[in-house]
Amino acid sequence: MTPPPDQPDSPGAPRFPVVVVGAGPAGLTVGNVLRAAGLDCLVLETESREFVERRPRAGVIEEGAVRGLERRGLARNLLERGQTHTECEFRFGGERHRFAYTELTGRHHFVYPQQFLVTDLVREYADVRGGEIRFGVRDVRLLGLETDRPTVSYLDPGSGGRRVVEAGFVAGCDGARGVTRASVPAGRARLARHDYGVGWLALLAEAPPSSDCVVFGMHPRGFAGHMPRSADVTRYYLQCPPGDDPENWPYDRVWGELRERLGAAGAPPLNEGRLFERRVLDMHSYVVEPMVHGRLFLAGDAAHLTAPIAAKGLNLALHDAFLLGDGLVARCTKGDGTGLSGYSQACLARVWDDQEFSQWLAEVYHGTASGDPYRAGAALARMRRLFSSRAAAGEFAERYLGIRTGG
Ligand code: RFL
Repeated sequence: MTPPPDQPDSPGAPRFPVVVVGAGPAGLTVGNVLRAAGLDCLVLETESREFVERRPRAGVIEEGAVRGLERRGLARNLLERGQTHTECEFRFGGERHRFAYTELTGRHHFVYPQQFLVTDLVREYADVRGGEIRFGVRDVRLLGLETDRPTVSYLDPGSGGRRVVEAGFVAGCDGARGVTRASVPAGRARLARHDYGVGWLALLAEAPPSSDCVVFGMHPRGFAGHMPRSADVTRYYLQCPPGDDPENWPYDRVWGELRERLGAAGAPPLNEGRLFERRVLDMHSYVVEPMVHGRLFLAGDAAHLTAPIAAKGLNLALHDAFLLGDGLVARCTKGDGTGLSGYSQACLARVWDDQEFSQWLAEVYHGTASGDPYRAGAALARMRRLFSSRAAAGEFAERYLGIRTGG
């Protein structure tokens, strides 16, 4: 009897030391690290190359993540074209409060749109390092993860037929809505989830930034954020009810709310422009523990989501990818499994640190508009402390910039 095509013992299935599911920042970084060590790997991605190279998301990247990319030969364009930021600004009670984090730590943030980074990583992986990648695949399935010969199968976009590949290891880098996390059987991993109970209307405006830095507005009408992305694109956020319809936010309402919530004495007027992204994010976070099941290693948003409150998701994804890439190289080239066996624990320490920081910051952002005078008072106390205690400021700066001992 012929085995069905996605069975592990499909004869003649091509074999790769590593199959990476997902061509986001995590998957492409893993792929690049493997290719730099001369290892073959296959990256599978549901979207087209054009789509992933244009999908706007993050922009704020920690210096530690940039140095990690640089050490792996992946930061040339970022270092050439990215902006460096040394301060952010909090606006509350009608006043502006500048927070000079570089003065406190000597470290800064980089601003480089995620789609530019993905473009750089795809080019380096596929065009320079000769890595194999299939875009537009459908219905990816993982089998035999607890064996030493797992298989990954997918529908080929050209023929529509099912292709099967054998993998030494599978890197699950397919983001929050992927399939790899769901391949871990119930009871083999714990999912911890937190809902913030608010929505953020995420906006991209065809308009130059209205300030030279990131601005956070804590206002009784709700949080508002201003994030420069490039000379002529700015990301804005407006707190809204979870599940709100973006259609409830026409142009005039958006700019009116932004002006109100970001308004402060002496603040420059906002530069208005066409809104080319308007989507509501229900603010929630989750963490999967452990991030490993058999030969499947989850990385980035596939393993943990941090609502974009503290701009941590991309940074965590890159950190996971460095550890996973290095661990896979050590295991596949020298038989040294130490990196892989410590992978989940090493990632999760940082993940939980950032989850806790995001929770702390969320209360600062949303407490003022909670309608609960107790939460509003406590949020204000956090802000006052930030601007009156050097120790509190130093601690905040370290967490905001993702500075760890030794990193
Ligand atoms: P990604 O980027 O989601 O990539 C996953 C890839 O997998 C593909 N895929 C599949 N491929 C094959 N088979 C399947 N079944 C698949 N299902 C999905 C997807 O098409 C995609 O190409 O995950 P990754 O690599 O883990 O990277 C995570 C980051 O993208 C994410 O954490 C950040 O964007 C979060 N984030 C921010 N992080 C920061 O560090 N700094 C920021 O300033 C920041 N701003 C943001 C953000 C996220 C945002 N949104 C949209 C939630 C701003 C926003 C608005």
